[in-house]
Amino acid sequence: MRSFIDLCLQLGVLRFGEFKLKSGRVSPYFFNAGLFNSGRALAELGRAYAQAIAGAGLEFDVLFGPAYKGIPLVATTAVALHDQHGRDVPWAFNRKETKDHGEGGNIVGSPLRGRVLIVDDVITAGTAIREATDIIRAAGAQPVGVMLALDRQERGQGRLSAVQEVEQTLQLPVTSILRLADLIDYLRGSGDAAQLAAIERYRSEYGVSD
Ligand code: OMP
Repeated sequence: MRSFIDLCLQLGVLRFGEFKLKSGRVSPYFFNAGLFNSGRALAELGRAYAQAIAGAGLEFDVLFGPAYKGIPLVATTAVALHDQHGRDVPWAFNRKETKDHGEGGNIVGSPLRGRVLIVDDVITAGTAIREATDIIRAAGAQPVGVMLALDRQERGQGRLSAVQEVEQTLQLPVTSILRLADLIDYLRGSGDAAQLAAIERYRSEYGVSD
């Protein structure tokens, strides 16, 4: 966990400051998965996803990455599951625009069948995950879970976190490589008092306990 946080800090994926979120909240930290933008960074990210998937003992038949951001994420995860865990898992992604020539259809890669695990970066409103589950069901397969890079553990529409809302409304377990609680533990150990205080304030205002 520490090494994944170190990597995110080194790459600028994880930053501290003031960031306006999709929700309108002003957050003292931000996670930008688009900055895993080199070969090494993407390889390391894939290893972290694969480790989290193996560690959680998730069972599935196909990995799915929702377009666009989920595409490199799912690809690197599939590579790492093979290289690090000896599992050759089929993977797929969707096109956003439907193709009416050539091979047709809007799923690229493995056909969606059986149990499908969705790989994504963060859940904000859950819209992207809802769309992904619709695509998977329309293909005749069954969404069985979501693996995220970061769970911000903050409230969605109501009392529950955005992640818990997805778990409840879509009946889908959501797991993540990193959670806000892990980041707080890290900061407690690393001794950056100002960053820690800002994040703890934010969590007491918008956070959920677990
Ligand atoms: P997609 O990855 O395209 O679903 O977008 C994720 C959304 O979450 C984007 O609008 C980001 O600006 C936003 N986001 C992050 O990527 N990282 C965060 O730490 C927080 C947010 C957010 O706005 O809640």
